[in-house]
Amino acid sequence: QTSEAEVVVFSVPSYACQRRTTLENHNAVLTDALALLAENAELSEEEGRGVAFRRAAAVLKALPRPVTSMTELRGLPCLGDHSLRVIKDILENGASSEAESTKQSERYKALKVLTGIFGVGAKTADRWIREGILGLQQLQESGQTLNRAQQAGLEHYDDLNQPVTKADADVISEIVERAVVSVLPGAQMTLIGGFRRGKLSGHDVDFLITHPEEGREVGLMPKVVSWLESQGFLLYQKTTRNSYLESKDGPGRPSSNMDRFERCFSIFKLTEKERRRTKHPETATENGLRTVSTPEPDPHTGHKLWRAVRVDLVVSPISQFAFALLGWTGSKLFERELRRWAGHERNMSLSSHALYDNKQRIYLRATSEEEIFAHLGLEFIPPSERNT
Ligand code: DGT
Ligand code: MG
Repeated sequence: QTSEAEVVVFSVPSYACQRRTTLENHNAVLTDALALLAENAELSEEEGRGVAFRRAAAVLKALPRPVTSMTELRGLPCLGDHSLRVIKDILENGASSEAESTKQSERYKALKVLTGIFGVGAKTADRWIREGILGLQQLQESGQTLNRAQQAGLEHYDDLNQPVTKADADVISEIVERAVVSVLPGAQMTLIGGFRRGKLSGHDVDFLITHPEEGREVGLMPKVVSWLESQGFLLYQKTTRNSYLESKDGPGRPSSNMDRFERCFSIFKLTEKERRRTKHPETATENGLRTVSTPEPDPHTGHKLWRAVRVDLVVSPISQFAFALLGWTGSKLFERELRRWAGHERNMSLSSHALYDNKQRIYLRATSEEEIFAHLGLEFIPPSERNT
């Protein structure tokens, strides 16, 4: 029992982009509950509440050891009344009654199942729930018109709701690399998203593609997609065109956070054959052969020798590469906090394309992430420490 005066208070800066957050989390019980409430808020289109829970969880993730009493939280930023109530409940009772009842609620369960379909967002799921559709079977029987993405999402539902492993991400990296160098020698590809932050699993695999000579990347995406298609790697793809230069939003002020690179949302077909041909040092056995896990048996065909994986491709001109790399490495909260820091603390506008100084009225150039952090007056945080 420590007396009040002896309680060591943690010191945590208020923006997540000022902190080093590794994958090691000493407060997972607390942050899991807050993440669930954040997710529920986001699925209910209460973005503000969602962000508040995410920020609170991020502060707890940055602590060097488990929280054991409420007094230790004094002086910490981003912990609102609601989050504090949730934390108190867990510290006193071992679980958050609000998180538990949310998890059990029919609405949350239905939102999870329906938004688990690729191509279905919170709005669509909410509409379906109001029409009495709570699950996949009801959806299929309802005769709702599904777009192409949603049809593919439903078809590959189980695979796409299985986490993607780092080993599979590496196999896909090799395939995308082959595609990129085949259609444009000299083009470069970088793994981005959660896997660049060192995560061991993810919901998709994200890649950024560029060419060291400005302009050579134009027209690259359709060629990469055609190559992948011709080799039978794509179960689904939708490419959206770059509209950054044509946009009338003005400097550094895109109309939304959605960015304007040429982008391809796809579903890959990853076969056992591809998994075997790629050797991984970290999974190699003594005799040099890679151990391959037995594929999941398919209830219809007995054995399915492939799995579907969500893959996102982004093409950026080299002049914007550092901004794209920073903007697509995540985490989502880290990105949001970087933009908030830029705007509120530096009077600058940061996007995945550029950094604009609103006072000097100039774009600040950068060829590396380090330079962008320096422009923002922030200490450089490497990808593995952006796991907020
Ligand atoms: P996960 O769920 O394991 O795939 O986790 P992440 O961190 O890879 O998340 P993901 O794949 O949704 O997105 C990767 C990063 O890319 C994310 O941290 C923020 C960024 N991002 C995703 N979608 C967009 C977008 O439409 N525009 C911009 N600017 N950034 C995006
Ligand atoms: Mg990802």
